[in-house]
Amino acid sequence: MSYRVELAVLSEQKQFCRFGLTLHNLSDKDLTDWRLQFIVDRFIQPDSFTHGDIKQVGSFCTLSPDIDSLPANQHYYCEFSINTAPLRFYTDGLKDALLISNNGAEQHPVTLTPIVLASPYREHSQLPEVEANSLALIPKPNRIEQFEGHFKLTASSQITLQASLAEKAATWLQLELHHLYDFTAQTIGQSDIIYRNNPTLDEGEYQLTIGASGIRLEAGSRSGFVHATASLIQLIQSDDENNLTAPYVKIVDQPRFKYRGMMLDCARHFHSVDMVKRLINQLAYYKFNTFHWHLTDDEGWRLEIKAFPELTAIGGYRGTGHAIEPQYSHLAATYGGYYSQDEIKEVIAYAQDRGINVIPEIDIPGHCRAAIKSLPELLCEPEDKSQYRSIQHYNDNVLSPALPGTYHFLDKVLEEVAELFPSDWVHIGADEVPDGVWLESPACQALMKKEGYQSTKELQGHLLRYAEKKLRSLGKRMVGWEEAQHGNKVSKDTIIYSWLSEEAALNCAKQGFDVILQPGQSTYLDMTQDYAPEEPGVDWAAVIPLESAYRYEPLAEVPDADPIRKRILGIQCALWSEIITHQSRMDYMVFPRLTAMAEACWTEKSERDWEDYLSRLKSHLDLLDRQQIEYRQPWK
Ligand code: TNX
Repeated sequence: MSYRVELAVLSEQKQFCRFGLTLHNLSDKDLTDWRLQFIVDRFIQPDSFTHGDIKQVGSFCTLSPDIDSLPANQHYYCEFSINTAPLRFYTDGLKDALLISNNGAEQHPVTLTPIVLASPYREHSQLPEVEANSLALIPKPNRIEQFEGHFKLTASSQITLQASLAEKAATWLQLELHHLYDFTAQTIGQSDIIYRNNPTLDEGEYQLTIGASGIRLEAGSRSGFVHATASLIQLIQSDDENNLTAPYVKIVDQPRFKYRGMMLDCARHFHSVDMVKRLINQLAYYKFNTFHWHLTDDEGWRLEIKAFPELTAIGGYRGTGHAIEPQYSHLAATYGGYYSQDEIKEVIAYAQDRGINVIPEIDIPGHCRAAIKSLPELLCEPEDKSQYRSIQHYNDNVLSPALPGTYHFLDKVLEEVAELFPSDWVHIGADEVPDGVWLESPACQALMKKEGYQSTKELQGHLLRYAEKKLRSLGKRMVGWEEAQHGNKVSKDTIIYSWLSEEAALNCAKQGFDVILQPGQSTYLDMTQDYAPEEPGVDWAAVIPLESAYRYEPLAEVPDADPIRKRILGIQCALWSEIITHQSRMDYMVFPRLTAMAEACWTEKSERDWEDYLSRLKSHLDLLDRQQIEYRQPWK
């Protein structure tokens, strides 16, 4: 390519780094009237910029140089500063760049070289060598006995249903056996696999017995049958003659935590229905029961709302010439997508068949830029002169609690969401509302005065209390990130998802909130998995090697008998998608750490053991290979 950009860290301190950026014109033509667009996810201090000027909206930067022309075979250089901790990884560098010349008439692709880091980590985590376990089960069942021998499935094997609750689980088993081994069970034949009702078993519990007479799956709930099926799928192996066999075992199993979830961000990058289903299917393999679907954010609105088609027509796409600038990737092209309500229904049904409840998240009042840009007449207050910058560097991404339009918007959106999603819970976000917001808004100031509010946090509470009541009137319970209780307005019915720290989670629990734990330091799958600079990911919360993910023990400091534990409903991991541009990146970030998280969710503390897990993982990799999951090689 004829143009190349290099970025280098020149110096670094604790929260301050200086950078040098060079653009090489390797073509044989002079560049005139040019600008450079690039993507970086940290905020460049505008005053620190040398040799031109920089404008930044979110991660999208436009550099206007102090020279009009860049002659062939010459280079341009500038420096700037960012208030950031030292960078350690190549994905911290520029994510994309595009050269615009002749006052916008021409676009030129640019080659990016890896960022020159000042101090990449030297350490590497290493996994102990272990023997592959003959039982490749993850998460580990809470009670399992193995016996000598294997049961063989044959061409005449039949799946026999003696429990109507098992219908979907049995269909799922057929689909998976077909997909993994091209195996088709007969409709009439030998009753080798029997699903049987066992009303003594609670929600999620199951028993799986494999012996000389065949395979028996027992449960008293739909979810129990799905979990029994997941264990069976993991136990089935194909022998040298391509026969399917399963080892003789007796498993008596039940979940440790009632809520076992994963969140997927579909706003920062859009993941197709197929990608979402693929992930949901994987979640079912590991006995998760909740898929938390992050559907809206600053960079995209992904859910069709019939009352406001603008939300997806405008807010679903970004790129030059669109209301939303390019973000995170794909500078040269329009990028985006959304889920129609029919597709949402399809995903919900697919998840239900696999024992998974889908909780939608509509993030308010922060993280709302896509909505605001789509519906400015409704959601903007032109007189608002408040100065703020959100964590992702926007100054126009917060809904106003003082505009009638905000409530109209919320009513319509929540009504459609409540109708569409069978889930009892609706996630309302509430995270990361930036300081400074609403301070210079005449409408907000008037509302504060009228209500006697002392701080803008109370305005946030005001809006969330409205959302909570609205959802209640629709038969739903509101859940939100830990900031949802800021301003002290929502009721204790609201469930808090804590992400910043366990301390915050405990605080909420002590106040009487039920809590889901999703601590960034242990459960964020967008964090890098090791210290080498090539590892994709971010590290603002931590580097999370497989061992740290596995060793996550919720509230390790709190005694087992402490009643506060009753308020902890469960755990979830999360994949934020700033760097998740395609399927293989998703696979890489999710696997194998998802399997480690699954064990934290399911297996009792006393049954968990790092090396034992590794020995099961080692044999389990075959199953990942069969599904063409492009996981990170644990023993590389
Ligand atoms: C924090 S966790 C966020 C997200 C980002 C993520 C990146 C939370 C409620 N907010 O908006 O995508 O960090 O790791």
